[in-house]
Amino acid sequence: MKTYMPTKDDKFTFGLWTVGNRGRDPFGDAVRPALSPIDAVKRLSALGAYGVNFHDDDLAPIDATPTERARLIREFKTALSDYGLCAPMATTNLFYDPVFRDGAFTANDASVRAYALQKAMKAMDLGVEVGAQIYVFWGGREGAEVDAGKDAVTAVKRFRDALNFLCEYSRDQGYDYRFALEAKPNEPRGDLYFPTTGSYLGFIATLDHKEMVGVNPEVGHEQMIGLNFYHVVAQAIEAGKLFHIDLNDQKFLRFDQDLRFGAESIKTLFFLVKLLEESGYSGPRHFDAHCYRTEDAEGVWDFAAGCMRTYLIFKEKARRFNEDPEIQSLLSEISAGDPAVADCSGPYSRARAQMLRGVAFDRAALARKRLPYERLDQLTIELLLGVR
Ligand code: DIG
Ligand code: MN
Ligand code: MN
Repeated sequence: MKTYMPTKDDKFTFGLWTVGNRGRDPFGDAVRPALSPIDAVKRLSALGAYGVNFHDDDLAPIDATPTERARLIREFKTALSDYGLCAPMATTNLFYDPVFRDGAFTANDASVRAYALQKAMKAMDLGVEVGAQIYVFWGGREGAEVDAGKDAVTAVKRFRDALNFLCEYSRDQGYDYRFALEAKPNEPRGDLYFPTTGSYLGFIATLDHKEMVGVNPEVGHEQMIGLNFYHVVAQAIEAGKLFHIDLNDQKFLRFDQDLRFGAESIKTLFFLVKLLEESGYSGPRHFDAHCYRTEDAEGVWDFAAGCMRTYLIFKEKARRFNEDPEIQSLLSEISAGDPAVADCSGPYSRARAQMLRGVAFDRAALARKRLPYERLDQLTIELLLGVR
């Protein structure tokens, strides 16, 4: 009997801000008490998680004295060691403090842009100190509510300058960071620059150290505008740029919900897990999500356990999909083709072009070829519903 119990080999991680989310929203105050990083580490370890991630300010409040900061970091590192967790990813909070209300790297005020660089460098130092090797940039305030106030071309250049600078900083410090850029279309009302993972894949190609930089796609941030997250991640993997991933769930055409993984999009997230497990992606499976506002302090751990358990259920379903004789037979039928044409595919050559020009295609026969997607999708649904 499968238990779907997570182990460290599954590489499940949670941000401190996820299980520490107090349930506040624009029209409601906090409903849960604050959760200390130490308690988060302790409870996540007990659930079978592999690690935790953090923003600089999650570990040490922005106004902490150097002594307080040192103590908080020391206690966190001790907890990681005591409870056997790692901290594979770190990031900077460049959005919560009012100083970032007009952006961070793209702010109109050059002093704010400079302060954002300073804060990012210090947070990168902290990440290395705790063992992080992936550094995420989520531009939660890199956008505009009033386009009259910011030139969008200049904003792209400012963001590129900041990333080029921080890539150089990482190399100059001898850090082994890989940067992962996280997109989102809007936050909360303003339109963000680089709204989708695809936007970042194009942007990365323009950076000085493009090889250091990949993406950190988040389920909700692509699905909130109706994109197919499985397709988004497939392109990132194919480009060799899936450096990290934020797993959660999201209803279509809602603002970012950060729901428990698998709470809504069963089929899409099944194919996502199948892709992650079969693609060779070796990075953390990070849940950037939080529990329902109605949960109490203990309900947080039902949420965390549910994220991991559903991932493992999808992983088992993927194994059964691959071993299901009828599903595999349908897939073979659908992908079967005329061997004679197979030689035409491949890189261009004059000979291959000549051969292709000479093929007599029976267009009507091709149009009649059976494509049993209805049966295939029905079997997939039955597999996911547990009747197969
Ligand atoms: C929100 O989706 C963002 C922030 O929580 C964090 O900077 C990043 C890392 O997962 N995701
Ligand atoms: Mn989100
Ligand atoms: Mn995220």
